[in-house]
Amino acid sequence: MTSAVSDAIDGVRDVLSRATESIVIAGKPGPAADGRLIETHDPATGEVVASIAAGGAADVERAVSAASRAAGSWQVLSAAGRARALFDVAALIEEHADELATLETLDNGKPLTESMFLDVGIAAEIWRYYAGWCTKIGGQTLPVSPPVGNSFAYTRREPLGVVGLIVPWNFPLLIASWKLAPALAAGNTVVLKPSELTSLSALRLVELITEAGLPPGVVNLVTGYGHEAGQALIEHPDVAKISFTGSTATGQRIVTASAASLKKLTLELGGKSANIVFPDADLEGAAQGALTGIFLNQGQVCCAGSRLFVHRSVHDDLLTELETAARAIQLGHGLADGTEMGPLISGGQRDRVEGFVRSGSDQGATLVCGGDRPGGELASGNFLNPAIFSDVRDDMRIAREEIFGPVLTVLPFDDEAEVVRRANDSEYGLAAGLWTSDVTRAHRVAHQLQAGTVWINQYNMLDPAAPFGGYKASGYGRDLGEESLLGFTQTKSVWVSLD
Ligand code: TXE
Repeated sequence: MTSAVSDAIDGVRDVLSRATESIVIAGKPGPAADGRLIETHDPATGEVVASIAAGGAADVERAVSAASRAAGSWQVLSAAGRARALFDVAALIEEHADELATLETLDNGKPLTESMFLDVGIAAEIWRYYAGWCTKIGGQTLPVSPPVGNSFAYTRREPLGVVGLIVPWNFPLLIASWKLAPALAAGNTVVLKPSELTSLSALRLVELITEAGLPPGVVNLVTGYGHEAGQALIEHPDVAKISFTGSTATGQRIVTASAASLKKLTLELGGKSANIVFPDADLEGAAQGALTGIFLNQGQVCCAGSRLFVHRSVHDDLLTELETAARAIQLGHGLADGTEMGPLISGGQRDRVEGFVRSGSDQGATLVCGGDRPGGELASGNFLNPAIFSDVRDDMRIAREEIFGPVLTVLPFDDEAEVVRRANDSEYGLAAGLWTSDVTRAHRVAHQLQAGTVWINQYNMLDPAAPFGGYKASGYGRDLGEESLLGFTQTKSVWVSLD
């Protein structure tokens, strides 16, 4: 480990030492009710960096009742008061950007520059964006025509109550922020359940939320395993809504568990997104977009452009360019200078991705590069060299299932109608990209793609104002934008007799 890496870790030691008390209820950190802990590893070295509290049903129970009790203190604040508190959270995130980015990289493995500009940078903007919404959540006056008498009617957008937010490990701070900020702006109180693999930035965020002066109990944190803390949260009768990002299998479990109390749900699940390069595209831009589309965050991105459809006339040239660029990507510890790609989140995730690499070769695709483990000083981490497959058929597992790792499948196509049909031939529909210089084609194809987001001549763009979520098995409801905010409200129609 270089001295730059150990110095960076030393800089966050305080937070690491507080992690055993990572259950924060009504503003007070503490251990799990039964005292159990979960070790957190640095995925780049395998070393244990901290232990977090393994919360369970008893902790969730306390968190939900703290959130219920806090509802009054949050809703009684004026809309402007809530806005000020959320603006303060944004400012505190920026003030502590270095620390938050270091924690994120240490916990998740991604390069520090990504943590800094993408995770922490956008998280702060999200808090600011929803802070602005607090004073703009209005209802409507309604032109009612009752059969007798005169009435006036209007709508109110009211909070749902206590909401449960379940967050995965690929963008821990960012996704926690994009669920917390709209939930709070709409007046709800919250129980946050981060992934057991990456809870450190959530702990620091909740500390900053307390520092920003949100009343105790408005935001509660329960760290722990999904099948324990997570399961208790999705089954709790007093939780009005679950907003979840994670695997399709867990999403389906949440739908089942929510039936008993008819919880509202927002689910952002897996993807197998198509990224289409037409022959008239700026090929340099398309190559760059294809690389970020699949290799950002080691490919552990739900909207990763994992199926790259390339027009046959430019297929071989683009493939050569991608191979050269993929082979040049510098793997390393996310906290080390010059690292362009970090390790996968866990040994289990790497095994899973390697299984897909094997299946690609077994089913007859050509492994152009990567898919193997680097040696030397990276051997103890969960590293995998970025992989590219050519000669891929649409029915192969690597072209149909979410791999969630640095594995690109390249598929040639001949015409527009064909590629639209093949891009849409997926159970998922989270995102898609297309590259062309023909503006008419760009919009025509964008309208035909069955995906919640379509990027034209760019990939992986994200903004607090743009709703994000899936068609088909990629889930329902939307994160971000006004839609997410409205998803944390319920509409009440109020009738007044004028007679
Ligand atoms: O996901 P889980 P995992 C996909 C990706 C990845 C696969 C498995 O393909 O390889 O899922 O990842 C909590 N009740 N995505 O196993 O289990 C869990 O603690 C309530 C795509 O890590 O879905 C964590 O906080 N909660 C994805 C969160 O769910 C439960 C991001 C996500 O973990 C629970 C992550 C339960 N019974 C993985 N079981 C995306 N859409 O970006 C688990 N959890």
